[in-house]
Amino acid sequence: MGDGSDAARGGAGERSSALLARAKKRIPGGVNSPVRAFGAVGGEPPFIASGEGVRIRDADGHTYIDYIGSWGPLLFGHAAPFVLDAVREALVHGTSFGAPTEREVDLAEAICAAVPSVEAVRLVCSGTEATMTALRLARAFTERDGVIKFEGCYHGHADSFLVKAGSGAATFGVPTSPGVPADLARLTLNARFNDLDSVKALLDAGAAGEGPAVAAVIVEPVAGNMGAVPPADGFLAGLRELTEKAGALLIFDEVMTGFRLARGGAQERFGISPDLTTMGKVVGGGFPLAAVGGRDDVMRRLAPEGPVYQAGTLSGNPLAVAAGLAVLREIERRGPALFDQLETRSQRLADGLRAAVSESGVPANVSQLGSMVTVFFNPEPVTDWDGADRCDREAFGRFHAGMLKRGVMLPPAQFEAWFVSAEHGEAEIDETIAAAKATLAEMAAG
Ligand code: KE4
Repeated sequence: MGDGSDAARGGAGERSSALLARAKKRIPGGVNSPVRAFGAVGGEPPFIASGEGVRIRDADGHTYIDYIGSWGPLLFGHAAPFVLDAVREALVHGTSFGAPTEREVDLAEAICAAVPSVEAVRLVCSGTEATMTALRLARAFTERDGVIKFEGCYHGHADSFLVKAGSGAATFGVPTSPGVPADLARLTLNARFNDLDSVKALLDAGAAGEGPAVAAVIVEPVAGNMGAVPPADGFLAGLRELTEKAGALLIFDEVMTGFRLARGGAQERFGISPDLTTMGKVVGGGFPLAAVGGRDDVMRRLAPEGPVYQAGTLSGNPLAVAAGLAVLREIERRGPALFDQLETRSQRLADGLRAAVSESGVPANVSQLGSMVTVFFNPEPVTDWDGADRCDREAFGRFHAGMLKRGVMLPPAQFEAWFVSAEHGEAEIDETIAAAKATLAEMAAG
């Protein structure tokens, strides 16, 4: 385990610490996205200098097996050679034109080929832009204003979604962010994940004029932003049926699950066809690229064909598109064997972690679906936000620190999923399990 002074690895080394002090002078919290600040786990974040394959190296030269993977984009690990080659080839022709390019058509066609419910697609620069656009489309298409999300799910930081949100919003105890106008927040309705009755009640209230009429239900088909929480049997099919009956659109937010759980994402794995899908992370290959797509009759409402406005200076950026296209082509080339490998390696990890938890007696349980894994510090399986919220956050912080000093970089928050990449081999998985065994034993010893 580890590759040197483990003692120094309890958190950031000297160079990282100095960089953080400098960063804090000019950047709020010293980071450009809150969850990176290690606020939930204590200690200071190592500043990362480089990544290659499954490992990252920090400013002090410490290396880690990485399960953040840039929060999901790196299905093929850091600095994947075929991605670098694709971007290098595009780079010499220019970086941005603000005009249509052939590669954007290639990527749109590749996305539609991979995700059958997506008949037309618009490229944007972030998952937030994708979900914000999907909601605006749904509101325009249905001429209704309400939106149902699920407590603990996170769909980016657009105002309408920062109401009982997951991920960093939950981590930092601001699930409903200041700055979101009450008049807008009241149009965001929160149901309970895996509870169809809670959805039906909100839809019925809207239909009866006792609450906002619902334009859409947006869901992470496999929740990742309260930790990895799979849908209960029948839950997604139930959402499809309820939304169809209510005349509301079903939006699958596959920013995290898209192209990760299957080539066609969670909707392929569970056989459900949503009206709109948001995608990001993997489809950008580590570059700022995301997408919103779905039914042709809905997507054609987008400007300039339709009246629903949406735009972006760097939307469809040639370098990001080159990276995304390379990734989707590699996914197609490797075929189903890629997802079989991701599943097998992730199951190996989850089984090893379960054994380590059982051996230590620390109250925790392990959730795994596809290449998404979470160790919940709650003895009971987690099926919704209430279960996630009952996790022992302090125990997670100790676990995270113990893994870090043993050379394993986990997402620095309980309400996140770990990401297994195609580069995580059996050796790295077994090294991770050994680090978990030692850490949990240390925790059990008090
Ligand atoms: P971005 O705007 O961060 O590209 O995407 C927002 C988003 C939308 N939908 C889902 C399902 C997501 O998971 C995300 C972003 N995920 C978080 C990690 N849980 C990004 C990490 C961060 O906030 O720094």
